[in-house]
Amino acid sequence: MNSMRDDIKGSDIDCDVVVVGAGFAGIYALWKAGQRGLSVRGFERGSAVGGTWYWNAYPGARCDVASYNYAYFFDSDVVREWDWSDVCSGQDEIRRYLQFVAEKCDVTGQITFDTRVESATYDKATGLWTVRTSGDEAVVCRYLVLAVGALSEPKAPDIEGVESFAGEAYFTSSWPRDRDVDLAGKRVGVIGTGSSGVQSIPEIAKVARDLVVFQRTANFVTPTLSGPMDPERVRAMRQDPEAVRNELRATYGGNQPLYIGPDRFHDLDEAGREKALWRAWEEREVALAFWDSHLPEANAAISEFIRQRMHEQVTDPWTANQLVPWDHPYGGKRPCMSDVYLQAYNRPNVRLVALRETPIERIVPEGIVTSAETVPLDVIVYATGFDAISGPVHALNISGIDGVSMNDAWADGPVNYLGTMVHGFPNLFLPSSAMSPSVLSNMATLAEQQVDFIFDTISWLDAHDRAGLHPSPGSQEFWRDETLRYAKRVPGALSTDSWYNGANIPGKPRHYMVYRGGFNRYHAACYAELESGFKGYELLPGNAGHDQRESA
Ligand code: NA7
Repeated sequence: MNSMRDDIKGSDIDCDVVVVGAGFAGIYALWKAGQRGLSVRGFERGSAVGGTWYWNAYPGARCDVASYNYAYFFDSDVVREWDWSDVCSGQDEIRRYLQFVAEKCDVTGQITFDTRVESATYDKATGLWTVRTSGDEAVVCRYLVLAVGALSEPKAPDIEGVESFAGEAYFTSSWPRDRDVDLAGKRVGVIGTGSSGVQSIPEIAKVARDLVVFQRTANFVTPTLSGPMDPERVRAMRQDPEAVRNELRATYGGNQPLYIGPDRFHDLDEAGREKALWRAWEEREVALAFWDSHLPEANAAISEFIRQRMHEQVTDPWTANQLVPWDHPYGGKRPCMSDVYLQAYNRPNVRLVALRETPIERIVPEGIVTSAETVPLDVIVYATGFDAISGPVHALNISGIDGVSMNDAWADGPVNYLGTMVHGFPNLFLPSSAMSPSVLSNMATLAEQQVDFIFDTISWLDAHDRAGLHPSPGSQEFWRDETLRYAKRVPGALSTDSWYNGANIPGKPRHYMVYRGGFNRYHAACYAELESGFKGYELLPGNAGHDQRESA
C-alpha cells in the first residue's frame, strides 16, 4: 500500500496517521500503522508509554484480569520473551511490559512525549485532520486514532474547600512517579472506595499512623486471582499465541476465566447452589459460580453469598455492616477485588467514616469536616475516580464536518457505531471508547481487536479508492438500541449509580456506555460491516470518483 494518497499533495499532509495516547491501544496502533506502510506520529501527555499503567502509580495498584490474558498476542516473540511474576500483575510490572513491547516494536521514536493534543479539526474540503498540540505543533493527517483510554480523565473533586487544605494531597489517578510518597507516621484520609481506594487502603494502612476512610458507597469486594503463574498454562500459551488470540476473541469477555461453574442455577437445589458458590469462592471466581450466573436469580444468590463472606471478614459489626453493599446487585457497578482490603479495617489505626450517615461538608486547612466531626489530617488521598469513557473524548476539542464539535454531538451522551466511529467525524477512530465492550472486557484483547479493525478499515478504503468513511445516523441509532438492549439484561446495570452510566459526575447525561452483548458478538459485528462493504457507513469518494453514499 502507498503511504500517501496520490490525490493529496505531499506538502499538505504530514503523516497518514496520528495516534493520540501510548497505552495498550496506542502502542499497537503505532506498530500496526508501520506494518501497513503508513507514516505515523504519536502524541502522549505522559513522559513515557503506559497510559493507565503510567498514571495510576498508587500503592497497591494491580490488574484484576489474569496476566495469562491481559497482554498482547500479536507478536509471538513478545509472548515468549516476557515472564509475568504473578497472575495479577502490579502497575509497575505492566508499565515495564508496555515499555518492553514499545521498544521491541520500535515505536517509541515516533512518539512525542509530554505533549497534550489540544484540538483536532476536520477539513471537509481536503478530507484531512489537523491536530494541534501543547507543543505548538499543527500536524495534518488522513486518519486520527484517539487511543486516549476509558479511565484517563480524572474526576475533578466536587467537594467545597479542596484547595484550602494545608497538608499534602494526592490523587490515585496521578500518583507521583518521580519520588516516593512518604506516609509513614502521618494521619491520612482516603476519599473513595472504588477499585483504587480498595487497592491503596491496605497499603496506606501499613504505614500511616492513622487512616480514616471516607466511604460514600460500599462496593462488592471478592478475592483476587493473585498467585504464581501456572508454568503449564504459560507453556501452552507460548506454543501458539495466534490461537490464544483467536480464542480470546471468541469469548464473552475477551478473557478466558480460570473457572466457570459447570451447573445451571435452576438445575441445583439449595444445597447444590451453596456448594457451587463455595467452590467458586475457593476458585476465586465467585461471580461465575453457575454456568448461567447472569440470570437475575443466580446473580441474587451470588450477591448474597458475597455479602456474607465480606461481613464475616470484618471484626467490628458496625464497620462490617457499612462495608457491605446492600444497595445494588453484584456487577451493577464495577466490583472490586482484594485479599487484604476488608481485613485492613481490623487494624487499630484504621477507621471508616460512613458518608451516607455523616456526609462530608467541606475540606478545611486542617482536614475534612463531616456533619458529625472535623477529622484532622496531614494527607488527603483522593481515590475519587474518573469522568469515565466519554470524558477523555470531551476533554479534547474535536470538530468535524461543518465545524460541529464532538461536545455538541455528544451533548446528550455519547453516540457512535460499533464503539469506534461517530457520524460527522470521518476517519476519526476511538478505540476503548463508549459502547464498545470497553471496561467490561479484557482491555488488552480489545485494544488489539479494535486496532486491527481500524487498520483493516483503512486498508479497505485504500483498496476501494475511498477517501474515508463515517457511520450513518441510522447505524448509530441501531447501536445505541443494541447497547441498551443488552444492558437491560444485566441485573442492576441501569438502576445502579455508576461510572458505567455517568452517574458519578454531577450533571453528566445518564447514558449506559458499555456494550454488553459480548466480545465475540462485537467482533463479529465489526467484521460483518467490513465484509458488507461498510453498509452502515457513509463513504467519501476517492480520486476515481466512485458512486457516492456520502453526506459530507
Ligand atoms: P471509582 O470506581 O469511580 O471510585 C471512586 C470512589 O470515589 C467511589 O467510592 C465514589 O463514591 C467516591 N467518590 C467520588 N466522589 C466523591 C465525593 N465527592 N465524596 C465522597 N466520595 C466520592 O474510581 P476508581 O479509581 O476507584 O476505579 C476506577 C476504575 O479504575 C476501576 O474500576 C478499575 O477499572 C480501574 P460513589 O460510588 O460515587 O458513591
